[in-house]
Amino acid sequence: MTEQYVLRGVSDGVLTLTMNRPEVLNSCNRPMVAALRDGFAAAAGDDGVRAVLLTGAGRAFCAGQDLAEVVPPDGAGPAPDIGDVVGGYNALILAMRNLEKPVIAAVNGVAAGAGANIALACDLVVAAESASFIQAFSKIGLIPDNGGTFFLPRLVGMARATSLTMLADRVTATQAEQMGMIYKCVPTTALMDTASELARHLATQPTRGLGLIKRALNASATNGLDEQLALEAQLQAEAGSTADYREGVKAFIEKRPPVFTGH
Ligand code: LHQ
Repeated sequence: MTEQYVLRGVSDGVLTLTMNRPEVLNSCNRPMVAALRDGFAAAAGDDGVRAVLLTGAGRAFCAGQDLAEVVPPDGAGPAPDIGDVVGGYNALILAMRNLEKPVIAAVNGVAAGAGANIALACDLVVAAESASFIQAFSKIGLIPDNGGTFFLPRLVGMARATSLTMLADRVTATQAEQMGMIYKCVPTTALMDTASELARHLATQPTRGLGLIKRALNASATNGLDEQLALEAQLQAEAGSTADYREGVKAFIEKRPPVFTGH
């Protein structure tokens, strides 16, 4: 039953996950968050998947938590425990950051609240010109979750992170690109082609090497320089033991394009 909330398809080594509750702007109920977690777990366990593309059905990317679920109408039963709800998101964000394969967001419309921060937890964010990002939490008395207080200051600096989260202003995709919040803003009609092409390209690259880059970048958020240098040495040894490293060097010497297998 929960599969309907997140559509899945694999093509050319790319797993596409489409959040699919368009009538409520893909706002997240608990089954949808569970289906997203399942999708990322499936990507981790499948050698045939070498990149993940995350997008939304209809006119929105994701409007964050389904507010009707956490504050149910009178007579619709008890509200779920907020700690449990946030715990479900936390497991999702960790699954995304710990997946050692590139995750690309194709932000097709508004990304608000948890939806904005799920996008920012992706490795590369491509957004349509018509898309926007809103740290909507403070408007309803909440604080940014889904890693927003972690990712935003690192992406845009503390001054902007403070204004974005306290004022909850809508940021256009163009502004988001200019402030370094996302990788790229593209014409709306080009979004899916651009993001799919990027994901397909990444799925042909040295997957283990890309995964180790992600591990190193994740660690850089908290490591000091000495620890990070030690980690780079360790991960470089691991990357240097892969078949794709050997293929990359061989192809360079033979002056031909490399053929990477992801191993
Ligand atoms: C929605 C939603 C929505 C339900 C649009 N829920 N129906 C964690 C743990 C625990 C507690 C709570 O939260 C969290 C994390 C969070 O994510 S908190 C932040 C939650 N999100 C928001 O506060 C954003 C709420 N939505 C909006 O502000 C607007 O809908 C935006 C700016 C996203 C889009 O505005 P419009 O383009 O004008 O669309 P709309 O407001 O007309 O929405 C279309 C429909 O979608 C509408 O339903 P209707 O039956 O009237 O057509 C909305 O009620 C529904 N919808 N967001 N989060």
